[in-house]
Amino acid sequence: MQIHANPFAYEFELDRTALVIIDMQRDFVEPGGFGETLGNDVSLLQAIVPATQSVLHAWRKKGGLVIHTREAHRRDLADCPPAKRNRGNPVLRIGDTGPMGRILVAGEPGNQIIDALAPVDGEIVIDKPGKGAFYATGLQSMLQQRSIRKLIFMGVTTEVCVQTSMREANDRGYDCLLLEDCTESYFPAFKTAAIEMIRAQGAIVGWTAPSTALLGALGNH
Ligand code: TIU
Repeated sequence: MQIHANPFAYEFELDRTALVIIDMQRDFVEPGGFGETLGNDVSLLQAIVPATQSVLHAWRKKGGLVIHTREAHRRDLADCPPAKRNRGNPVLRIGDTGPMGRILVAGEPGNQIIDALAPVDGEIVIDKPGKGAFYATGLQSMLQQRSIRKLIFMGVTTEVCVQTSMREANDRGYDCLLLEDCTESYFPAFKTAAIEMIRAQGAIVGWTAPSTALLGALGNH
């Protein structure tokens, strides 16, 4: 399959490609979670849910591999570096109890992927202690076992966990595509800048495209 993308066409085979949805968990998208404790307006992120859901449903219909990630720490915080926990001056720190349970801790209500994008049987869910999806996770070996070569990204936030994961993937030899209207930042200018820097210099990190381009290729538009 080939889709119109920037800076040039992106080609992929469905059975060699995974759809990777980064951190669409309540911690970032709903009030009372990690995103809000950092001082952000989380309502900005909710705007991408319908387009992200359309792509997820179309990809599922085609039988493509879906990988969800969550930024999540162990209950004992042994995988949370003090440097991460102590950074800045948040209202609540990682591991503290907020209205959706302990902030950024695996198994807590706030750590669940939002209902609209909830994983179904057969989809992979990766809990990651860092911003990147490869750091200290089994993602690379899972992709290798399935002979995956290309990754299509959606999720939040564009310039933090999405871009970090794309850079990790790019250095590991994966061709990466970011769906522009299926990713969001708390800072609109950072989203724009991240998209531009990803696709600059002949796709130095990867490609970007609107979700309609992918939906069209999948026969859903
Ligand atoms: N703060 C922020 O923009 N993002 C994160 O901390 N994690 C993710 O991007 N998932």
